[in-house]
Amino acid sequence: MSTKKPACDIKIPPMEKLPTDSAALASDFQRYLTRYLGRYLGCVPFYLYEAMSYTIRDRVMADWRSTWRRYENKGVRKAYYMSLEFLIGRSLGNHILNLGLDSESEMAMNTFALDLEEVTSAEHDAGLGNGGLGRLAACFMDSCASLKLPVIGYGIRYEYGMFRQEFDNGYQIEEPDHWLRDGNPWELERPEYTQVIKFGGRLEYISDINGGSRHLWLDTDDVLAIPYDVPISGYKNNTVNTLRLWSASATNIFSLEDFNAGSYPEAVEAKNDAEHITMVLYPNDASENGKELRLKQQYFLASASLQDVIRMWEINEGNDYSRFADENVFQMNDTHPTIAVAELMRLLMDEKGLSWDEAWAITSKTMAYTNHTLLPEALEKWPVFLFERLLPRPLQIIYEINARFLKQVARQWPGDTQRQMRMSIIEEGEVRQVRMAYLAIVASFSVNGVAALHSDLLTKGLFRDFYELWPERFNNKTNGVTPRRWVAHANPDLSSLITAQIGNDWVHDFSRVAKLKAHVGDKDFAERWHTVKTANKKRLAALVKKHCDVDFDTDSMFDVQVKRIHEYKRQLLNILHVIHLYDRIKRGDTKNWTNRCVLIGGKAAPGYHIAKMIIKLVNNVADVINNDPQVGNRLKLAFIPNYGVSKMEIVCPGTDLSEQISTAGKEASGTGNMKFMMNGAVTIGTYDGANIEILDAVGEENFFLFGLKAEEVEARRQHYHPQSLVDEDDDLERVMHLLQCGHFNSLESKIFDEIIDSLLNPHDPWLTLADFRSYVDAQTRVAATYRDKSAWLAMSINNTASSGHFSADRTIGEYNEDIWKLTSI
Ligand code: 26Q
Repeated sequence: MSTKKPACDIKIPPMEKLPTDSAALASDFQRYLTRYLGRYLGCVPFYLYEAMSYTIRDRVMADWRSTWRRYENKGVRKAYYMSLEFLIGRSLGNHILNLGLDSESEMAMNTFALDLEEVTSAEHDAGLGNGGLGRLAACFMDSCASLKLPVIGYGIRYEYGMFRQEFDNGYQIEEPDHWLRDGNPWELERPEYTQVIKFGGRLEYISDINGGSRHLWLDTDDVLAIPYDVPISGYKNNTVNTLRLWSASATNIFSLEDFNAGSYPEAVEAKNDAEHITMVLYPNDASENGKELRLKQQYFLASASLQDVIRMWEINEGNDYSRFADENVFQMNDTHPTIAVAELMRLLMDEKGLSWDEAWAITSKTMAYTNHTLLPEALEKWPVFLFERLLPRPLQIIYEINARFLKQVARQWPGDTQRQMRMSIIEEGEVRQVRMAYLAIVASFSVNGVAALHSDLLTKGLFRDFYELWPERFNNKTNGVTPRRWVAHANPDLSSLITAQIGNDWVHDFSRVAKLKAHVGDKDFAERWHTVKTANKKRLAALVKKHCDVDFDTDSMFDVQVKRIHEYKRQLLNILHVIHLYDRIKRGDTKNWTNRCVLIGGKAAPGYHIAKMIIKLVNNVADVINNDPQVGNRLKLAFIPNYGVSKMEIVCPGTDLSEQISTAGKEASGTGNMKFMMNGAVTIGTYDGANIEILDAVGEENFFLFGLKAEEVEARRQHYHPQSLVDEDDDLERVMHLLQCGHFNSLESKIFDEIIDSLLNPHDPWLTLADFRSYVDAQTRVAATYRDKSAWLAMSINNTASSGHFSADRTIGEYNEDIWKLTSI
């Protein structure tokens, strides 16, 4: 491989900037539409979107190139955010906002009697993630660019993203999401930076005449990794960072041997195998253990990205690795890319000739690991036999890392073999397994959780032994979300109102929203706040009407829970409350009633049976409630299909009440809670994850707290008798009776038995019924407060005003200050 700067990069003057007035945008748009795409204004909206994307992309290009060139300079320390998921959503609207071209773009579209909204909403979501972890990576990329930090994202260009959710008789159906089918104007293929990835093969060990030795990994099945670059623009700062997504391709499209033997199909088969690696995103948001293809994806990402970083390193530094650790840091988004630890060791030793100690010094100074889960069952483990088959050389390196590590454990705790067993990277048992989290901790100089409680519980529970050995490695980085997408872009009316009140610098520095606190008591301002919220509720009601055919009245409270469907997130608790309200209406207990529209949304992993039954239950309960004339506008329930980033952009501005009701100690952080808060929703929540910090920021009087705390949850398990809770609480008894008598499944008897049994099981891990009373009481307080319009508005304004801490800019600032130590360029 050449280590010289490519000649084509020398002495090229900076690209000139294009005009950004509406006339220039309109003329480029028309040119792209007619001359490049060969379409006319009456075409399907996707081409309008495409033409506008090329128009805007042209305005991104110059800064993209100049940003990249600055990062290429010798001595610029860089961070690499490695993630199997980047849940980007749509790009066009986001770039328009970040470039400050909203009004010019709107005007340009108006010259063709088009609406900008109509054009931007024709874009397919880039659904390259499951949920929180993937969206966090996307928010982080936005913040890094906005803070001008030299950070490159590395991920996978899945041909199929997160499945599209449809319903058949209330049951979830998964449809493939072929998001790239019509082309993607936001990616730039870069075949010149292709990398070769090895799988399988066999090992040889050779000693040379100088007393040195080398490990050879031979006869491998190689796959090509082709990068596609996606621009990430910063907010009005001429910075455009890069998200580099890898796509798999066969090394030689025709295997010559097979071809000559006349086996054309067999020759093409190899191509299929290779390209399967990046075909589809795994749709589970808790580890689905042992799938060979998933391990291939992980190694493919890790190896391609590391080789790419090494390639860039050698352009400036040749084969001198002495300063590599001073100028590079890898942030691993959960354990998914953790095989990078072994791969970096392999590349440095086997390919670059460094010794073990030199390679380890570099690896252990450049790797940092973020954990996103407290559920022990979600910790990633891989059977050793899979490693033996696919990644024999990385496995050998993992063994050696483990052997050296266990020696250190033995020195620290002599004779404590129990502890050595507990801490070993290799779990012994019928099937020996590699514990990825332990590999990550052993190799990383930083290990962080994603909210204060979560980070604290990690050191006390899952990672306690490691914390005792290396307390200095552990730290917290409370999550955040980007206020550009989640307020400025998703909620333009609220943004204008905020700007009119406190000026527009809050978009750059979100801590400034605190200035709104001075206006909480201002009646006029509150009235305008209310007007904006109502308009946003109208927009949400239209979405619900379109997708669910349910009528939401904007005078009702909009009560929303959207997130992945999981038992620990307790959508069931929400439904129990809805059934309780329905029961009250049926019994005529409606004095001082607050009308409520409950919206639930989210995808269930295709193999997670009970989660899918929860969806079916919501749909069935909705059918009964929405079609009962006695209920009317007092209560509505809808399940919004195919929840994702774009849906959330309409859902969160229109929400009054944000449901964050996980079993305490189980939700690592949550980030939806932050998006809702910024948009003026009030939270009903447990003392869990980042809810705790939201509660701290906004004050108890502006947050509806309920339920057991994490340590109470653990204590309660010993004496948990859900049936006695039912027997002692008339409301709960009636709710359970409605479920048990088949009131919501008259045509499909028994289908909810499993759900009912799980609630009544003394070993229910999520203790749903333990929090029922406290939840219903909190909801009663919510309803009463909502009827006091000015009190509710004050809470709503206070929530936005207190949300400054939850900007991803703050989070990234902390990552940089404590871990990455990059210089803003
Ligand atoms: C692992 C192995 C095989 C297949 C899939 C997976 C897998 C994929 C995705 C495991 C986990 C995930 C995603 C986890 C996730 O989204 N966690 C959430 O991360 C958020 C950001 O930190 C937190 O706010 C949430 O609390 C946490 O649940």
